[in-house]
Amino acid sequence: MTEPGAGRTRIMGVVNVTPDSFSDGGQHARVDDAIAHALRLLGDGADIIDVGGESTRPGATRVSAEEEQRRVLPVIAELASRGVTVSVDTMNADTAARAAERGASYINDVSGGLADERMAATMIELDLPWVVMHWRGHSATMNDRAHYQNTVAEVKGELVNRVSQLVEQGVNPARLILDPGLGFAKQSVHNWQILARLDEFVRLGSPIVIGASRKRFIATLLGPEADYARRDEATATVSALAARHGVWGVRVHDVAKTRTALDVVEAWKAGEQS
Ligand code: PMM
Repeated sequence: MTEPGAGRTRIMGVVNVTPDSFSDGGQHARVDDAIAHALRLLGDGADIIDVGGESTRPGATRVSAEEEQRRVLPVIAELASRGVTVSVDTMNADTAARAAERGASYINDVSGGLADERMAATMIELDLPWVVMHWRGHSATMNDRAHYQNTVAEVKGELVNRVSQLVEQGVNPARLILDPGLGFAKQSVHNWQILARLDEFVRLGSPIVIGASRKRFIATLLGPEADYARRDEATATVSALAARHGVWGVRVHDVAKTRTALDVVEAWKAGEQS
């Protein structure tokens, strides 16, 4: 497979297939809406479509693996059959395996294998790239765990430990993509501290993904009046700065604004080399 976006920061466009994200016209309409949305994001310049069926927002309740699969698998199958590069945003090993069967090329697991003890073995078997995020617990409890003495040292240390554990279990380290997990067990200040020292994460040597899009720390920065459009502008600025620091990918809802921002970064880099 030629990797889309190779050599520059990739854009993962978010497609959340949850009851509140698309039409309420039933399952079939929801699948159609999700596919149409994904195709729009591709038109806007997404390299990868990240399909998720379970909200991981603070306070969100969990859905069963069956319900998650009912939501995401038809969307993944259809997109993959059209040649789209798909990642599946899941903490469930069974969903990961079934998504891979239907053509998903990446597994994006916000828990880094901690939510499902079968995930590591499944990933060894699937041998696909695996986004392993910094995670301290499920949505219901993560805000209680947002305490740090030295944010960057602790997040980095916990990620590195997680990688060591996975490699001990037999996971190929070359398959791992790391994510500091903005907004997950982090207060606003912690997210900004991580972004300010992204270099240290990039220097770990694995590809790095960041997901800042529309998160609460962006909303807090802009104030209560700021709608999604303004949050997306701020997100695009974060994307540009993160790309400048050499991240492998950014996960965003509004691909068009981030595409423009990353085109500027690429032109800037080309200017340096010419
Ligand atoms: N954030 C969310 C969901 N999945 N995956 C990765 N790798 N990194 C993230 O930061 C991340 C993620 C939550 O965002 P959403 O509910 O707005 O999609």
